[in-house]
Amino acid sequence: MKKLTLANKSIVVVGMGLTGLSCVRFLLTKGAKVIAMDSRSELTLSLDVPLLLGEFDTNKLSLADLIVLSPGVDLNTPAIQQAIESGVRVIGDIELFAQFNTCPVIAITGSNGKSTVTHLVTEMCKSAGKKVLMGGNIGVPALDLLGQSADVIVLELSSFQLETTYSLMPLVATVLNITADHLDRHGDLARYQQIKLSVYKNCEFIVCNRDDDLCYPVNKNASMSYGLSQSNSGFSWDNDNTCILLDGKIFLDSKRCLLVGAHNMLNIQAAAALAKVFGIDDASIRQGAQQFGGLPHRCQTVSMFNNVRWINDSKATNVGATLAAINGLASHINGKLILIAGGEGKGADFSVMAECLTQSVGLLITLGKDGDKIARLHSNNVKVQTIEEAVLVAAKHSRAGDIVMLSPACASLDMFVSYQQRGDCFAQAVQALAA
Ligand code: UMA
Ligand code: ADP
Repeated sequence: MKKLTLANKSIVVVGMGLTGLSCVRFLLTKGAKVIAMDSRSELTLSLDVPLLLGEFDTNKLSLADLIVLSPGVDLNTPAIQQAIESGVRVIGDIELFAQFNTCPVIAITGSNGKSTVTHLVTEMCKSAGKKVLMGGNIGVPALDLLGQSADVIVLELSSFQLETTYSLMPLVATVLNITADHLDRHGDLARYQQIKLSVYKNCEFIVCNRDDDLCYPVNKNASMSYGLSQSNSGFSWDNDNTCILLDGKIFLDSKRCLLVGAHNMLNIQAAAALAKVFGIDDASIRQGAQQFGGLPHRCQTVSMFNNVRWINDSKATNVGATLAAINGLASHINGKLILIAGGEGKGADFSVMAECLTQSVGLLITLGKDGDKIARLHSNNVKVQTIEEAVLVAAKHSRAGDIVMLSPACASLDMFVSYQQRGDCFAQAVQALAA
C-alpha cells in the first residue's frame, strides 16, 4: 500500500475503544486533523478532537481523506461501505502501525491459542535477554508500542485487524489453526481463511501448522513446521514419551512444562518454531516454555472443592476452542466431565461438537442465547439461566474425580461484559460453594 502522509489530512477514527483512542493519539502526533466517531450515545473523551456520537455521519465519512476503523466495527457497516464507494480509503490500526514501524515483528494469528502462543514467544525472547514488546489483539494497541526501543515486537492479530491491514511485513508469522469463528462478520469460512492467511503476504519467514491444511500458505514455502503428527523435520510430538521433538530428536520433556493438554503442546511447538526462526537459542526456548504457567480463563483450575477439579475455560469463545479443551483434558479425567457451555454463538454450526460431547461429556449444562442449540446435541442436559445456577447444578451432580469445566464455545456478550467477567463469575460461584 502507498506510504501514507498524515499531516493536515482529515482523518475519521471510528470506534473509541482501546484501538480508536490509540489511533487518535498517534494521528495527533503526526499533525492530522482528526474526527472521532462512536455509535454510543454518551461518551466523554479526554482527547482534544471533535467527537460525533450515535448514528455514523455518512457525509463526514465520505468527505474524509482516510478512515481508521476499529476492529470491532464491521467493515460492511453501510456508512463505511458508502464511504469506500466514494473513494475513501479505510484502514485499521495495524496498517498504521505497519507504515511507521521499524522493529522486527513476530506475528501470530489463528482461531485459537493466539494469546497463549504470543505470551510463550515473549517469554522465550525474554529468556534470551531480548528486549521484547507484546501487543495487538492481546489488549495492548500496537500503535502504543511504536517509539519504544525493542529487539522484537510480538503481535497477536485477529481477523478483524488483518481485514484492514495491507503493508505489515512480519519477519516471522504463523496461522496457528483455522476453525469457524466470527462468521457473522466474515460470511463464510473461505473468506475467514483468506483473511487469516493474509498475514503471510509480505512475511519473510513462515512457520506453519502442517496438520491443518487450511493454514498452509498459498504459493509460498514454510521455513519450519510444527504439528502433533510425526515428522523428521520441524517440531513434532512423541505421544508415547510425552516429548516435543525437533527434527525427530527430543527437544523438550513436556513433564517439565506447567502447561498441559495436547493443544498446549501444539502451542509450545508453535512458539518454539517462531522463536527459533527468529534466532532465539534452544536453551532460552526451553526455559521460556517451562516457566510459562498459562493465562487466566484458559483451561485454568480454579478449585479442587470436593475433590472435583473446577476448570475455568471462559476464553473458549468458539467451537474449536471447546473441542480442543475437551480433547486436551481427555487423559486427565478419572470420573466424568461436566461441561458448562452456551452464550452468543456468532452464527457457528454447533453440530460438529455432537460426537465429542457424546463421547467425552457425562452431563451438559447450558445457558445463554444459543445454549439450547448446544443442549440439543446431548441427551443428558440441564438448561439453566445463570452461571451461579450452572455451578449449583454441577455441584449436585459431581462426585470425587470428576471435572467441571466452563468452556462455553460461545462469546460472552449476551450475558456478560467480557469473557473475563464470565470466568470471574464462575470462579466466584465455585468459591462461594466451597466457603
Ligand atoms: N463501536 C462503534 N460502532 C460499532 C462497534 C463498536 O462505535 O459498530 C465502538 C464501541 O462503542 C466502543 C469501541 O467501538 O467505543 C470499541 O472498539 P472495538 O470493539 O474495536 O474494541 P477495542 O476496545 O478497540 O479493542 C480491540 C479488540 N476488540 C475487538 O476486536 C472486538 C481487542 O480484542 C484488542 O485487545 C484491542 O482492540 C487492542 O488491539 C478483544 C477481542 O475480543 C480481546 N478480540 C476478538 C477476539 O479475540 O475474538 C477479535
Ligand atoms: P486466542 O487468543 O486465540 O483466543 P487463547 O490462547 O486465549 O487463544 O486460548 C483460548 C482458548 O482456546 C483456550 O481456553 C482453549 O480452550 C483453546 N485453545 C488454546 N490453544 C489452542 C489450540 N492450539 N488449538 C485449539 N484450541 C486452543
